[in-house]
Amino acid sequence: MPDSDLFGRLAAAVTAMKPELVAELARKVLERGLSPEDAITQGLAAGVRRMGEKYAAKECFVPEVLLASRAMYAGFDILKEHVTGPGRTRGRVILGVVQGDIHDIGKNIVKVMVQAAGFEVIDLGRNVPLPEFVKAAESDLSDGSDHGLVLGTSSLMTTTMPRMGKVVELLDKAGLRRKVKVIVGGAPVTERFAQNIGADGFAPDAHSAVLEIERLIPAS
Ligand code: B1M
Repeated sequence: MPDSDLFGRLAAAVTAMKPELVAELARKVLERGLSPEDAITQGLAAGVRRMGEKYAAKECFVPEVLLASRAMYAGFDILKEHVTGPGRTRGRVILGVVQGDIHDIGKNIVKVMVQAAGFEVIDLGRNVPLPEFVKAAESDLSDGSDHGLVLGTSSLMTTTMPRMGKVVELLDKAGLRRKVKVIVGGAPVTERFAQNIGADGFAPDAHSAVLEIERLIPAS
């Protein structure tokens, strides 16, 4: 079976909500020495996105989307351990999904890729009260060290997206805006939206998130 077929089967197993099959295929990816990153983005994430299309077309309901998400994690938990990095810390990245939003699959993929690129990630989780982002930045900067700090917010819903702008405002009010670079992402987020709320960066996917963070924290 060609490698791309294996990724396609992974995506199909996620959409079919079959965690055991997803886990088996994830192990096959590793046995074959294929890229776990590609299996995550071209297999697992593609499967969840396909489920989203089905949901939008009213071909399935929320519980099925949830079961597909669980199936995706059955593979993700196996593959993420094998995403390797350069073994040195290049800077710190605070990540979280804004208050009111529990969609964290994309954020978790971004986290693994960013860690693999050598950044330390402080994961605040999902449904994060907005002041928590500021507190995390304050606490990180309190040691006075001069490492680069990026704060990344994720949002999957048009209803919660504006809260990303609120985080920028809160950082500004706390006098931290110049010390912290802000990056935003999530399916409905666009470059224009990022510019409008005063963010420093935007990324449409996990790979671009790494490139954007590398741009914001250049190697010293
Ligand atoms: Co729901 N959901 N959901 N959902 N869900 C969406 C987002 C929706 C678009 C579906 C639809 O209507 N077509 C819709 C939002 C509509 C809107 O905008 N207003 C929606 C809704 C309405 C809801 C509920 C309200 C449903 C209900 O209860 N009636 C509810 C909301 C609960 C809440 O948050 N308060 C809900 C619940 C759920 C589940 C729990 C069932 C599940 C989430 C499970 C979980 O995350 N733990 C779920 C899912 C899975 C989806 C869809 C189908 C898939 C999202 C996903 O995981 N995509 C989604 C439809 C869709 O997006 N097409 C949908 C795969 C993931 C890999 O992609 O997250 O885009 P993504 O991440 C990418 C990039 O965006 C980027 O990199 C990632 C990897 O490449 N990225 C970043 C993400 N964050 C980044 C941060 C960065 C940089 C890049 O820098 C910091």
